Formats: sequence, structure tokens, C-alpha cells
Amino acid sequence: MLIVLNEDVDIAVAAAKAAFKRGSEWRKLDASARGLLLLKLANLIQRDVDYLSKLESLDNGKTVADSVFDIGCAVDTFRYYAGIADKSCGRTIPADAGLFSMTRREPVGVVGQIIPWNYPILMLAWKWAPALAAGCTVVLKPAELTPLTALAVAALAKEAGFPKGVVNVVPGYGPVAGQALTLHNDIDKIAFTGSTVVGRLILEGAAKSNIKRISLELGGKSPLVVMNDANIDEAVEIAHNAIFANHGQNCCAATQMAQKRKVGDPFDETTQQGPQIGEIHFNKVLRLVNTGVKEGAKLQTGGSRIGKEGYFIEPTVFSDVSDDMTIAKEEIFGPVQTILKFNTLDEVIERANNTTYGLAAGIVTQNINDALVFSQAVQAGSVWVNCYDAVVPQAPFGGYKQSGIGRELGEEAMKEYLEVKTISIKL
Ligand code: TAP
Repeated sequence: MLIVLNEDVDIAVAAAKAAFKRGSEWRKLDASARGLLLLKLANLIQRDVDYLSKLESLDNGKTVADSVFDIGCAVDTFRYYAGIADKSCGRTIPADAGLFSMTRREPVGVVGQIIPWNYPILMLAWKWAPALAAGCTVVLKPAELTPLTALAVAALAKEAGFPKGVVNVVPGYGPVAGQALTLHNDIDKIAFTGSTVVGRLILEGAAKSNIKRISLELGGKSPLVVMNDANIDEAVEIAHNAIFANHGQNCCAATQMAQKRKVGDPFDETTQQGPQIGEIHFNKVLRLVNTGVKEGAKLQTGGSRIGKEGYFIEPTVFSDVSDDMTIAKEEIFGPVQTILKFNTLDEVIERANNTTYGLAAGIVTQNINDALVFSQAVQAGSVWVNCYDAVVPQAPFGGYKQSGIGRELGEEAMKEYLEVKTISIKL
């Protein structure tokens, strides 16, 4: 028998369950009315962008400009799902045996959502918007390091008029609050973003409890391939932004841009890169940098801490990296770029696919044939041609292999929050 110990989680789940009950205010709302509530929430987030962006930067350390950008993307996400809330249709089916069969898409129920610290408000939007558009109720556990904007947006959800119990936030530690959600028998689905290690625990928890539905958005080690016909200035810019926007892709760029990058106070308007999220992560990135040096990669620039206070790391570029080096295999999740050489497209495709991950990949080339061959052959949920990190609310995003299960964004994400019911009528 499973024992759930976290009382706050129990209270939030009970509230979400009551709000989902047949005949509740939320269940009686038309789908279009749910869309209008999402639209109102989007407008309130936009109204408070100044406050929310500063709160996000205070909590996370990213620059205020980056927080403003993330919030714009969150607003766009809520608006997109506001628009499709009432467009989730079933089918009529030419069934055998004289049956008139049709399908309905119905909300999964009470959804637990667990998100990381890298994009707190944006990850919230990716989780809440499709779940609420689908008609689910939600209990969100933000990352312990970055809970503030989730609480602020929950207050805005109340102001927008979401009925009581529909939207819940439970800050807390992963192994406590996160685990309690994962094991809870009244949670019908968990949507998770974070590490592959914890993703496995979520799958185990679902199996051990009530076979709850699962979607997982996990780590990546995503290659950006620069072909020799690429416009090199364009390629440098794409590669620079691809890695230093704080993801962790293998890619290819010149060092000058990294050297010019301004690191420091996230509240200073000229800053391009703030500190790492905290001491543990800071030490992990520096440890991986040291491993890169020890294993023989060439450190072109950076590699050290900046100053003595805070967790600032120099933008770092390694060249002469080989596939067997730790920095080529492990997700670094810091401002560290690794450059690997290749000879042919077939070779680079094989090497790109030789990983347990499959989140994303990119190619910079003028040759449409190479772009299409690469796009079809690479095992990744997103492929970007002559751009990188081009993530928009309308198009699905998610991973192959150990980068995840299911998709976020687009119509696909809404389907993750819907069950299909078949109704057959004997004529
Ligand atoms: P995780 O440790 O996976 O944390 C993500 C979320 O899961 C947090 O809310 C965390 O809570 C929670 N959690 C931790 N242990 C849990 C458990 N046993 N049961 C349920 N929930 C649990 O990731 P992180 O610490 O944010 O970062 C670690 C690594 O994950 C990174 O270095 C990176 O490789 C990867 N990561 C990937 C992504 C994406 S978008 N794919 C995003 C962030 C991180 P706490 O905050 O309390 O720990």
C-alpha cells in the first residue's frame, strides 16, 4: 500500500478533485468560456510584465530582458490555447455491425505538473494552458529554487475568474511534494519537465500507484550541424545563441562572440548573461569544464568563475572535442560550447543519432537537399534549419528516445490532457 505523506499536496489535490467533479462550476463551463478565461489570464500577465519579469530575474538570475522575453512567450502560449479550447473535436466513424459510432475528447481529470527552474513562468504556461483548455484541473509544483512567479500567476488566475480549486500551486521539494504528487491515487496524470533521472522516478511512481497518464520533457544533447556552404556569419550567430541562451547543445561557432558576451548583474540592462541558478549547478558546470580540459579538448576561451561572489561563469568554448569525451556526451546545461569536426553528412547524421537523447537538432546550410536529408534522418523531436530554438506555441515540441514521452505545445499538447471516449449507438 502506498502512503502519501505530504499534507499540503493532499489539500491541493482534494481541491482540484472537487473542482473537477461532475456538475461543478468548472465542468459546467462551455469550452469557449474556458478559452475566455485563458485569454483574460494572458492579458493580466501582460499587464504585470514589469513586476513579473523582475520577480523572475530575482528568483532565477536570468537577465530582466530574458524574463520579459519568456513572459511574452508565456502570454502567446495562453492566447494560442484560448483560441483552440473549443476546437477539440471527436469523429463519427463508419463502424461495423450496424453501429453509429462517434468519439468525444474529454479532460483527463486532475493533473499534477512538475517543472524545473530554467524557465519558471514559461514552463508554467506550457503546462497550464493546454491542461486548462482541455478542461482539466491542475496542481503545479514549481522548482524549489524558483517558486515565486508561479505563486504570482496563480493570484492572477484567481483575478481572471478561474473557479476555486481549478488552479493550485504547491511549492516544495521534489522528493517530498513532487513524489507525493507522483504517487497520489487522485492524480490522473503527471506532466513533468526536468532531468531524465527524475523522469524515470515519475514513470515508476505512475506504475506503482494508479497507472496515471504521463508526459515527460527531459534532457537533451542536441547537435547543431554547420555545413561548409553555410554563411559563416549567420552560422556563428545561430550557434552562439543556440548554446548561450543557456541550453546545452553541441554546436559550432567562433570564439569572438563568446568573449564579447557581457556577464553580470541580471538587473543591468547591458547584461547578456546572469549567474548560474545555484551552487550545486555552478559546481557541476565547472566540473564538466575541468573534465573537458583533462580529457584533451582545446579550451578556446572562458572556463573559469567570474569574480568571487555569485555563480557567474565565463562563456566557454571548447574545440577539438571528440565524441568519446564527457563534454560531448553529457548535458552540461551551462554556457559551454563544444565544437566537433565532421567530414560528410552521412557521418554527422550517424554521430548525431549515437546518443540516448533526441530532443532537438539543427543544420545551417544553403543546400535544401542536405537540409531535408538531415531533417528526415536525425532522431529528434525538433529539427531547425537555418535557425535554432525556434519554439512557437502552434507547433509541437518534445523528445525522441530518453528525451521524453509526449509533446508540449500545439494541438498535440492538448491531446495529452484528453481521453478519447467512443460512444456506439445500435441503430
Ligand atoms: P530535476 O531534478 O529533474 O527537477 C525538475 C523538477 O522535478 C523540480 O521541480 C524538482 O523539484 C522535481 N523533482 C526532483 N526530484 C523529484 C522526485 N523524486 N519526484 C518528483 N519530482 C521531483 O531537474 P533540475 O534539478 O531542475 O535539473 C537537473 C538537470 O535536469 C539539469 O542539469 C538538466 O540536465 C535537466 N533539466 C532539463 C530541463 C529540460 S527543459 N529538459 C529543464 C531543467 C533541467 P526540486 O526543485 O525541489 O528539486
